[in-house]
Amino acid sequence: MSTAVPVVHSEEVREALHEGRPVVALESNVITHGLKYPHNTETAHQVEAAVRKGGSVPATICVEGGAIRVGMTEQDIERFASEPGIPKVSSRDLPVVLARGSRGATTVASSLVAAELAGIPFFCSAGLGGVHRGAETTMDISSDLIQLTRSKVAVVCAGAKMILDLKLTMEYLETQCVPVISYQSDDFPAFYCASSGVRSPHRIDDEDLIARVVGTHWAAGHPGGVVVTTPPRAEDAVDSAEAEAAIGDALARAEREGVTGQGLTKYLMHAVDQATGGRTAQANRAVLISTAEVGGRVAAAYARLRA
Ligand code: PSU
Ligand code: MN
Repeated sequence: MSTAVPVVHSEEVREALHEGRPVVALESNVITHGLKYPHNTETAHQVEAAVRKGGSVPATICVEGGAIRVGMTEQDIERFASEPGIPKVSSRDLPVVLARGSRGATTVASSLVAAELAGIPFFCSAGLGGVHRGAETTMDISSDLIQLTRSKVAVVCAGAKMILDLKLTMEYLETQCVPVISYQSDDFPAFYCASSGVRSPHRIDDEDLIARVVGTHWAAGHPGGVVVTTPPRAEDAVDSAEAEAAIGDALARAEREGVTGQGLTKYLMHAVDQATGGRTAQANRAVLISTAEVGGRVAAAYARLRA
């Protein structure tokens, strides 16, 4: 067998990379598992448009036919958005799905693997996976965090999902030597909410300086990524007391029903959305879009630095 993992770039992404233009990788699990049809297709296109507005080329990633696909077409996105049963593929699942030649939607973790293989140093999503509440006993820590220590890809996001233990998530990133930079804000954001109540170790207001930090991290020989956070816009944010109450109920329900493991994140996100009358999914979509524009701008700043 060949030793390389097949990576198929779309023509636009291949040309952009060849010419040194900025590209931002995007996950597909948010399309299949994060949002419901038809919001998922609609949002995926709005996210891609926001990356372009920020000055970069979007590259939504999935796995199909034994290859990593980098730059899903409009038809690919529509298929993934509308066909049921497409599995969530995290880092541990990636070799199985690739070797079988089946298809799957990439999480943050597996998208980072894919982005590095594809030669794309920037990735963007709304909320990282992280250390789950109760991880002291369940040991449920998202592979997103571990993959961040292994792939040389910078991640622009609105912090980590609010259903998590964000204090422990920050501790974990610190322990694992992953720099966290907060763009134009003092706090680590909580996805739907502007602040997690945890102060960010570094606030930087200037995109060019953030790009230099990313370049310096890699120049210093680090094998992993950098987390760049940007908070939700005030008009998109959800009231944190309301979200917390819904999260508390969702966690209790998940425990009663014995939901653990790979399906937990989706279960909690949907339960919180139901409890808030759809407001958190609406905020999720808005945050995906606003974050993507910042991602596009930071990746563009990095490309200017390398030019
Ligand atoms: N957004 C959602 N629901 C999700 C995810 C994002 O609304 O399920 C995904 C992301 O792809 C992220 C993953 O990488 O959840 C983390 O899952 P886990 O906690 O199982 O590692
Ligand atoms: Mn998990």
